[in-house]
Amino acid sequence: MDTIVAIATPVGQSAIGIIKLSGPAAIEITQKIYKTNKGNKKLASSPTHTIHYGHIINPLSNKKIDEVLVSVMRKPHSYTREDVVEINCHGGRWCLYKVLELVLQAGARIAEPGEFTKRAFMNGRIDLTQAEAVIDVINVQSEQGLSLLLNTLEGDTFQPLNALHKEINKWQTLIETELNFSEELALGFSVKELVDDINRWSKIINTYIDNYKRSSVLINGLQMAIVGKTNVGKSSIMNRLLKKKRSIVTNIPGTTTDIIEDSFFFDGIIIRLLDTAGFCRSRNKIEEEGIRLTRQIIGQADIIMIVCDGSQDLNHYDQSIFDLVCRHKKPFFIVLNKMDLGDNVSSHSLIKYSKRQIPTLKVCALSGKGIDQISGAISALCIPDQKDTLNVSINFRQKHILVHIKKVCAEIKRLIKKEQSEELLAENFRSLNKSFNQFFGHHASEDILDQIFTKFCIGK
Ligand SMILES: Nc1nc2c(ncn2[C@@H]2O[C@H](COP(=O)(O)OP(=O)(O)O)[C@@H](O)[C@H]2O)c(=O)[nH]1
Ligand SMILES: [Mg+2]
Repeated sequence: MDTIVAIATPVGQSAIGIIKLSGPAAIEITQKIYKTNKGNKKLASSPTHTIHYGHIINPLSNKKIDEVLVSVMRKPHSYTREDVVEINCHGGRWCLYKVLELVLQAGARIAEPGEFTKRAFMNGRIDLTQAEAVIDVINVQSEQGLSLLLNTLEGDTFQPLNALHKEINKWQTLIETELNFSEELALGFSVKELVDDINRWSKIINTYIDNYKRSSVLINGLQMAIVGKTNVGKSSIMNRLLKKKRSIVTNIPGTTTDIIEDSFFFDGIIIRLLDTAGFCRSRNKIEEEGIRLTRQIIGQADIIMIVCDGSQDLNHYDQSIFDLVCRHKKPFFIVLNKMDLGDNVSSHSLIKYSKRQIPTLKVCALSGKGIDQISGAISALCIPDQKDTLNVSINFRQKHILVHIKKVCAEIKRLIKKEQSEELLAENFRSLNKSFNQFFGHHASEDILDQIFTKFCIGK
């Protein structure tokens, strides 16, 4: 097994920077380039979880390179379950790269992105859900999200699913034994017991799936696109929400041609706003491109705010924007702006939306009146209630697998009801088993692992 090394802190000007090594030769390699004032203190004989003051030296010239603190963490009590050394150098590009170069010359190899965490996973210290929580901890966008992820890292979050996997294994063995021994297809086990179990499993799985939306918002924040015709006040509303002049506002239609992005916090959740070019009959290539980008942004945002000029009645441009947004089946709400100039939208033109209970707010970006309601509308549409929630972080991959598991459970119930063959039952149980293995990363293929671990930054 190679010994790997990486710079674990961002490279730039900072007080300290950390170079991390992991692998069988981590201590021996560090020893080659490390000295104390009292001579060559032996890192090799130092106990685990100790920290040592000294210098990194160039072993060829004996020249001091940096004053450092070296931490030694011995296997198996380390992040990777291998021997780990962390060298605390001075921050700054030159120091870090010079020390890294010496470590490489002394026999380590540069780590791939996520390789430290991959080793922790391969050595059985964490499962795949915990490895994924590590990536999210690095990128998390809210304090509540961090608390969910720390629960996952502790390993308790998915304990009920782990227990459920074991139960499924037991049933699978039972059904397969039945298959091998009984001549006729008589279910020799209690069908009622199995149905009760499946009902209980489905409930547990549902609570996890139901938590996906909340956990995703807390961990990643929300992206909201502001769309509408030109000159209705999209940029003015954006600036009001941000409480600063971020997007240019003029009375000339088509002022915003590019996507303007900025964010604000609401209730501890980060909301990224995307101000877009307004829809109009495009007069030139810039506007054409702006509208193309706006369509793309509608596709990628989590929630859409459609802005209309409430002082005039809606027209076919507003209508086509509504239709476009509806086609994307995303949460959206309508803001009627310029209320200071009068409320002239006929109820007729909004009737379709009020029937579908699309929230419609009336605001005036010029004075700021009504702007506060916008955060409330976002929250009602995208931030699920805190009630009946588990404190779990659940990501898209995990949710996707759980939805599949739920479907297979329903299929098993259907087979039982129709008294289908045990062979079919057994096949579905094998599928359940496989999905749970995927969920926790048991016997995961190298491809899947690469896909997950390359999302990490180098040094983690
Ligand atoms: N009277 C009035 N004018 C507004 C209001 N909001 C924006 N405007 C004006 O409408 C024009 C277009 O605003 P802007 O935010 O650039 O619209 P956008 O093209 O949709 O981004 C500017 O002259 C703004 O000052 C409002 O609530 N009341
Ligand atoms: Mg604008």
